[in-house]
Amino acid sequence: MANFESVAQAVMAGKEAQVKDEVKSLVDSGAAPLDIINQGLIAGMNVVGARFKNGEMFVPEVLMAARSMASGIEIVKPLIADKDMPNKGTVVIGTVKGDLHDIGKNLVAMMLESGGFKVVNIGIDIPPEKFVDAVKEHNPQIVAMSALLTTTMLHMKDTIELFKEEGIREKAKVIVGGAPISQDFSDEIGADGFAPDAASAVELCKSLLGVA
Ligand code: B1M
Repeated sequence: MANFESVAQAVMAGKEAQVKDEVKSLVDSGAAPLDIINQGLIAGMNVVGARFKNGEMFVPEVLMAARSMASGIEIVKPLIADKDMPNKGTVVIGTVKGDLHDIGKNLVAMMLESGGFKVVNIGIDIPPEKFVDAVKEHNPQIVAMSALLTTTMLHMKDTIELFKEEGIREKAKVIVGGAPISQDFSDEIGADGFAPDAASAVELCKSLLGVA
């Protein structure tokens, strides 16, 4: 018999087919769509985030859990008015110019979505001008930049400088992350925050926006 706890467990185990079946059966039994999301899908993903941070779960398992959660959300989403979907804020995320690494960035994107943020993932090899366009188009509260190469991390600074030139630096908080990035580097380029991993990125976004 499906219940919120069994949905959460299936998400944690990354069992996509089971998540779908259980969510469908909860919907059929009349459970509230938002409760399925908050008490089942997101609850499970929150545990995954904590375990990943503690080194108890690894990237492939987290990706499977995130995919399972996303499949569950797809089933209940049509039943919820857009305004009722959990949205703690909008985050535009991309990997900077010249950099094709996206596994970590996508993980951050999925964890943010699981944490209740609306995420606009603009991809890889994103030049400063495209980040500017995305800010103008999507009005995010947060811009998240990822870089995995010591040669490309410098484009984070270029992007922040272009935000200043375009007069949009104050429109959104800027956070940075990726293997070569540090808090010192983040301070040096004038970003608003640095997160060493995906779970910390969710906490950082929440604290920058003052949401629980
Ligand atoms: Co590349 N690569 N790679 N690579 N690659 C590294 C990064 C490297 C460290 C390997 C090495 O030499 N030891 C090295 C960089 C050296 C340096 O600059 N100091 C390197 C190199 C040199 C290169 C090429 C130049 C190789 C070549 O062609 N000669 C080339 C560059 C291509 C380019 O980008 N222009 C290249 C190419 C590739 C592949 C395409 C083959 C592939 C990428 C596939 C893909 O992403 N779709 C690849 C891979 C897979 C790696 C390694 C092996 C793994 C990266 C990864 O996905 N890790 C990597 C070595 C390593 O890290 N062990 C390496 C798992 C992922 C979950 O972790 O991305 O760190 P990570 O993300 C973490 C955190 O960093 C953080 O959260 C994530 C989850 O906790 N995080 C954020 C990331 N973004 C964040 C944003 C945030 C907050 C947190 O907020 C904004």
